[in-house]
Amino acid sequence: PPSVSAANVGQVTRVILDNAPILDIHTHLFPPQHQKFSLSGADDLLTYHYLTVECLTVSGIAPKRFFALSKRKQAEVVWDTLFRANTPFSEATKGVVTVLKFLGIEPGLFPYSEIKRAIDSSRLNDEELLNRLNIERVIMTNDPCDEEEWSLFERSDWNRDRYGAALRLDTLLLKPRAAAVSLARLGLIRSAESIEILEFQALLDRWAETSRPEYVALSLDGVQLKSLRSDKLFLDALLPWLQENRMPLALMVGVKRQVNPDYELGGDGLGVAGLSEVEYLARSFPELRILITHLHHDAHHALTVLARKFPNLKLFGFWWFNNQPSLVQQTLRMRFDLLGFGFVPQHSDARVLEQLIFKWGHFKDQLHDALVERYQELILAGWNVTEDTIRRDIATLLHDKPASLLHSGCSTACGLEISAS
Ligand code: RAT
Ligand code: ZN
Repeated sequence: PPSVSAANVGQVTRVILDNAPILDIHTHLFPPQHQKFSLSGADDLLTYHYLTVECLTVSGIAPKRFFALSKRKQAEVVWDTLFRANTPFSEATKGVVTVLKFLGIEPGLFPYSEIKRAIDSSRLNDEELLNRLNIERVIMTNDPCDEEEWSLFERSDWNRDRYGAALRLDTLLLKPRAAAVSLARLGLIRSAESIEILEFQALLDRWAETSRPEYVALSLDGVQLKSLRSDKLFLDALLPWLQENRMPLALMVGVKRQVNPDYELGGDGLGVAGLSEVEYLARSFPELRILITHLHHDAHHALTVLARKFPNLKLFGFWWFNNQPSLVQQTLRMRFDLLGFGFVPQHSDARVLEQLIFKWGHFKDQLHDALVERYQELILAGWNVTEDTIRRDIATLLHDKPASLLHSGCSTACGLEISAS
């Protein structure tokens, strides 16, 4: 295979990146058949909580007044504030500009009604868009305590190969009282007061059978993680169940919910980092397969070092406040420096279908630059880099590594066979 030179490695990497299949291990997307939960189009795009918060911050509009408006009207206020009265400078607004460009829409200071018409008339359906973006599979976020949302698994008219499940247990473990009430109402547990260990494990079996999750997920901060050390449901029910079933636990650490409830979905902020709790968990439960991402930028160096210390701890993605090009640039290089290919570089966290366009587009730009920089150093140092090398590396990062860390990939992809001799 032909070698690549320091001069053309940028171009070669670009083409390979553009054609590489992606496995997106954390999103909030749903198949379009699950109508109420599947978001797409102009109004959903413009009322993304990253944008509503920015709009409130920039405009000074009272949150209560803003959220009392219809979704269509909120979208218009966001458009007028962030795109017409101001230049779309932030990562979230730039994302919308990227979407417009992708859809072939001439950007401009048009009234919202025109932008809305343009977006909604040129948008693609989910299969078309996923194919165009080479996204093979997205993993959803599925809360078994939300009856209506969970009813997805009672239907069979959607593509299970494209949409994988993740069992999100925030409600169950962090609001056990509320969870008990709703599970008792559904007749799934006996008492609305509390959930018993055996009941919980039976529910996990049942939920795993219906949804076939790729992992169990939990988002929390260090204080909550610490309190799980003495939580019976976590220690005596969930952890043994996860280990027995070789089911990964995805921890999204560092979030403090509803710092400002007036901002609704956008009201969450940073909580306690909890890295010693992560270390404790990884050390105490070597059979527990932990996927981890963190909301604090300044936790990432320590977390990356931790991921070098424990084979059961695997870093993934740039979560939310960290998914900003300025921060990704530095942290991505640091991860390559310390972990090589031992991490999952990104997930999209997309809530609205079209967000996949910029979430992956912007990240690929960052990944491209980090890869090319390293390939050029290697080429100048005399290492033979070929197109096949680059193709293999990118496939590892965007698809094979994430696949190997999911439940469906655990048994087959355990790395190299080590021969006894
Ligand atoms: O990034 C987001 O959209 C957040 O609101 C959260 O959903 C976060 O990603 C989460 O999964 O809790
Ligand atoms: Zn998320």
